[in-house]
Amino acid sequence: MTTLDTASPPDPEVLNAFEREGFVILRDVISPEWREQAASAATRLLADDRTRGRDRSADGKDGFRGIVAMDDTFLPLVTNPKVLPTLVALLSPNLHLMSSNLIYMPSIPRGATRTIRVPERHGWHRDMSPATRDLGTHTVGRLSIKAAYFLSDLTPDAGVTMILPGSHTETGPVTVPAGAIDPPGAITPDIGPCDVLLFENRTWHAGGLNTCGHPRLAVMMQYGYRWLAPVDDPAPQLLGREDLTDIERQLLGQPDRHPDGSIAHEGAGGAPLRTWWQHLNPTPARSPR
Ligand SMILES: O=C(O)CCC(=O)C(=O)O
Repeated sequence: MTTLDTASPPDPEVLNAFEREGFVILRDVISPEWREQAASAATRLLADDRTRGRDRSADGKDGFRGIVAMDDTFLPLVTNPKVLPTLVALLSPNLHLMSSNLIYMPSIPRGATRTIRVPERHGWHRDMSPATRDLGTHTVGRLSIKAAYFLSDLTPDAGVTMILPGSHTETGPVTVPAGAIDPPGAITPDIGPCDVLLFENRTWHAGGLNTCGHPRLAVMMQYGYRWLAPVDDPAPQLLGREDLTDIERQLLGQPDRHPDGSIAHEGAGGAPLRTWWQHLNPTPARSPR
């Protein structure tokens, strides 16, 4: 089993593909056993009537933000050793987890009335739109990357997240032709059940259309620089646990502090991943464009 100590440095081809296309698929990054457990954990959470962190929206969509603090099954995703090297190479070691988001998307019968993924509300967007509003499309850089895992069956009509390849370097809005719901060139990534789809904040994307007859379950783990605000609710009970590693603690939001709680210099909290990275890969993480 791969651990952070035995992880491989990122594949340069993968990094180049991400730079070029704004997304990439990493193969076989979770086990079928874990995937099954995670699907059960997700189903349990969704069956609960808890409202904290709940994210219900149009056409029966449901889900939660902050699932790593709701069920330990999801904790191993935070430091997935088959994914973390690529994330660090594309951003830097100064990362934290901004969100762990479970998304339940019901299947909509073909031809049934729906209010999203229709021409008036096609759903194509970039993430972190406030950053783009504040800084402008010409200035906003790669700030975060989502790692999207899919826990339900993956047929072509399952509603996997769609991507517009290369759109991360476009500065204009995407154009969806009148009457259509997708821009020209949009694709449904060819993702397998144990793979992960990585895409960045500037990459235009949309939830696909699920008409496969069963709900689509996805988990989106969003990693960004430690100086960006988390999206999920704070989970102090998680950070207070004794069984976490320093890298888990960093990713789960440990601030710049010494062990006695006093203030350490800015960026000090990025040391666990920085040290790990130096051992894994002597070349510096690339600066995002
Ligand atoms: O549910 C999906 O496939 C898309 C989710 C999405 O657009 C997002 O997380 O920003």
